[in-house]
Amino acid sequence: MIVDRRSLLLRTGAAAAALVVADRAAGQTHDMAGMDHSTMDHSAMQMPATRPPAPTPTGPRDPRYTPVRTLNGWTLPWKMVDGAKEFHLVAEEIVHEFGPGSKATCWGYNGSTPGPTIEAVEGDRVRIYVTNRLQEHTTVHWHGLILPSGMDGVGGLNQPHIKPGETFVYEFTLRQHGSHMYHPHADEMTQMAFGMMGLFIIHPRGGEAVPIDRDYAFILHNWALHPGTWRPDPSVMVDFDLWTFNSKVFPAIDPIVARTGDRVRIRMGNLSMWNHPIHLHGVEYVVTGSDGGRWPQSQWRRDVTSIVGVGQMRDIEFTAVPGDWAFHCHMAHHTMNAMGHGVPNPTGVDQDDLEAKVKAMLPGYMKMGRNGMAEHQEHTDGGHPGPPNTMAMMVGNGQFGNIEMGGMFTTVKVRDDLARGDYRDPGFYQFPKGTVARRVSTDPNFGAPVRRSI
Ligand SMILES: [Cu+2]
Repeated sequence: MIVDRRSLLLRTGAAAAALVVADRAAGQTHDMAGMDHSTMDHSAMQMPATRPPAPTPTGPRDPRYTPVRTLNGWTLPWKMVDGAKEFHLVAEEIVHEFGPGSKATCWGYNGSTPGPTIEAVEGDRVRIYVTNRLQEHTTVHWHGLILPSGMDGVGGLNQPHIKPGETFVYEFTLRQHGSHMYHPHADEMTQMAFGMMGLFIIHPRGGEAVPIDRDYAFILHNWALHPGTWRPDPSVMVDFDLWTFNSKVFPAIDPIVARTGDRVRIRMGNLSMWNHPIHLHGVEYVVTGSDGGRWPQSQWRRDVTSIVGVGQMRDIEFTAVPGDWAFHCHMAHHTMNAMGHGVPNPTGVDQDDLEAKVKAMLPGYMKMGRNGMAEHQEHTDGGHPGPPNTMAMMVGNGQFGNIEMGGMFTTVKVRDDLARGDYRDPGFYQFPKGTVARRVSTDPNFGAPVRRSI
């Protein structure tokens, strides 16, 4: 019967919301299909337990650099042992919240996805213990680092796998600076799809010619968290429904906060399966570096949108200008949360008659999309239920109304009066009088605009 309802919706051109309702209904009937489920792993359908957030551990400071601010994340403390900075990563299963109403059982390091940022200085000797608390083997590859072949972390190629319960040690000297990452190179597709990744930032020895006031970093990723499930699906290749900065979606992504005139750097890595054109409003930024370190100044280039390719890092820098500025991937679907794809286009379709017919079979059905999709946020904010554990497609409220975004979107908030080191969200920007676009008419025939004949 569910199949019949779903095919009816598809045939009749119902909107995305209707398909989600149908998906939900289908999900609820899986266990009624007469199959023998006694040997099936139901973990994908079980709500993970909530743990209170733990305080972020801190460690000693190295005075030679301004620490990186990992969006929604943290930096791994180290200790000095026998001339090396010693770190300890733990690969483990975690419960992660992508945003309000959407959490999943993921894999990460030291209790988080992404794992904590490793931060050090060019020339440092680092010793990194990796303990495997997963139920399958793993390794860690230090993405972009110049190191001895046996430390490169490709399971089978460079080292034996780290089996469940084992601890391996990596040790090498940092021979470069720049923005880098770490991730598994064992069952890589699955382990990365579950959230195993982290940043590895190496500051230049001797400081930087152009100093940075605020240094942000995040990793771009994609997830297939099907409506009504609680584990990401690693087999999905293109049709993802969560697009994240540091495993968070808008509006749960921290704002990038700066004081007017600050020199801000944002380091962006990409461990997703798409390229992301990252766009910043309000300034022309300068692309200044990559996995290859901070480029010579002659190679810096001005841009407002820059593609961060899969497996790449890109550093951008700019001088902060007061305001609230959007900062996002420019792939329009990457600034949305979960949605039904492949739905017949409802734009311009009179669904009044259809709604009553579908409601007879699906009481929760709501027609949508005749005049565009903006009403989606009004419906979801108004309490219209979606599938369990699923972010609404578009969310967020600004001081002037709905922001209608999701996924890879956050704001750069620049204020004149922020103290150095203050990263708290300063709230909405107070626009100087007369500087906001305003209504001058409610008449569609206002004025005499030049138009081509329609
Ligand atoms: Cu994108």
